[in-house]
Amino acid sequence: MKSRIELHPARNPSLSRGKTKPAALLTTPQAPRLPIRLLTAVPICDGHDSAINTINLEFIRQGIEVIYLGYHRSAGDIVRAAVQEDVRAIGLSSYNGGHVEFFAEVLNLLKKYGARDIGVFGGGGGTITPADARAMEKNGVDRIFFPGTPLTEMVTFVKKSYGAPRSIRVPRASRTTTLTDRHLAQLLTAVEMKAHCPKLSSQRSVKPSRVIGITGPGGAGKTTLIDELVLRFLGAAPRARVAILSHDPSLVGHGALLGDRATMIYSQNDRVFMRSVATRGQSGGLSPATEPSLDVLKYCGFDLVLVETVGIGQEALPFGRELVDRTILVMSPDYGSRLQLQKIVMLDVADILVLNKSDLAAAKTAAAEIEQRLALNQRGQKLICTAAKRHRDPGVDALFQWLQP
Ligand code: B12
Repeated sequence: MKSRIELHPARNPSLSRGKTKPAALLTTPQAPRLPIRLLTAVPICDGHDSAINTINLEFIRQGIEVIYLGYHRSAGDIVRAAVQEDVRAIGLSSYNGGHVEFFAEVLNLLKKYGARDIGVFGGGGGTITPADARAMEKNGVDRIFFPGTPLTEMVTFVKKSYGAPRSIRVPRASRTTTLTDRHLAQLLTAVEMKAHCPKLSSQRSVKPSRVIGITGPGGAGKTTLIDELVLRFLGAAPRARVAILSHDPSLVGHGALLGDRATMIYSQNDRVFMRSVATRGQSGGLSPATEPSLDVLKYCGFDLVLVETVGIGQEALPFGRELVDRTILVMSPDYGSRLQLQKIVMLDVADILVLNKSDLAAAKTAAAEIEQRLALNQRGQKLICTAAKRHRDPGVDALFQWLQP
């Protein structure tokens, strides 16, 4: 899918000076080192996720950022996610057979996206035979791992194969450039590396996106709620596109599990551009890259941009004054006593409060206590009760209606 953006020459003189390549991209070898980003998944019709969960943990422990897509995922979903996340490689764990064809399909789709530089590797217990592995490696798979391989060997392979500093690839400046997902993803990587700062034209022809910030404590159901909102959005506006910027916590120089995609069903769609962001040491719910990334997404012609924070604490005000147009605070009924509500500062500033998991027994009391707390603010803040895990939940419908411009 394509997004529209107007770009001006990079502020970084090493990018804008002198010769330009005839291709649509400028490259520079001076990229600062960031953690290796991998996407891992289990193929379609396969629920064997035990091996990949163990491998993910080891990768993260060794400083790798892992975007985990979950199990039962199609080749199309896997490649779309890998391209949007601009990962170095895809790691697949395949136990239920069909691996020769499935890995080949992933490689073909990568080629179709112009993303064959993204590596593919994997394993699958005793299901993938040495003869299969030879055929797969001949076809372009970087490596298949067999039972008994120590995890350290996999980490060494990943660091050696995918750890070299990378050229920054940024779409070339032009008055109006149509960006593919691939180029947009590379631009976001460049922005994250602080190497490229697109100057967005004030005379752009596309209308700016609506930006909704969604925050709340961990486990309140933010990701599921977003997925349900996306479902309604895609249904209501058959040509519109949505972008999601989804944050998960990490420390500087450490690995991270960026796992929100694993919970999402409807957001695996060509009309959705999703980017998982590690906070890389920043507290408060967002990352140092959030604001510039948002600047890019906002002007790419997305009709709606959803920003999901990490699970926040009582003191967090993640969105500041002007980062987003509207803010949603998502809570579950298990916040503790009524007194705890007085300490959540986001309750003072959120435009709307969503009490999710409203099917739980404590929800009725929680709704009454939150209503009282919001009434004290005298800002006319609305409370909506949802059960996002339920299909066609009327609470999510009401929230969606409220989000309409
Ligand atoms: C555990 C298991 C299950 C568990 C899965 C739990 C879970 N959440 O993962 C349960 C009981 C649920 C299960 C169910 C089924 N299973 Co089962 N299961 C297994 C079993 C015994 C072990 C797999 C495993 O997790 N091993 C642990 C890992 C860590 O060890 P490993 O496989 O050696 O992995 C190493 C390498 O392969 C490599 N690796 C693996 N993946 C990756 C990925 C990357 C990126 C990298 C770098 C490396 C790598 O690294 C590992 C470490 O060295 C295998 C038999 C076997 N020996 O493989 C059958 C097996 C895979 N299951 C099988 C079957 C048939 C099923 C069912 C269809 C049974 C049924 N009729 O219901 C269901 C299907 C479930 C589904 N939804 O897909 C068959 C598949 C046959 C086939 N392909 O033709 C197998 C081979 C058993 C058999 N011999 O019949 N299963």
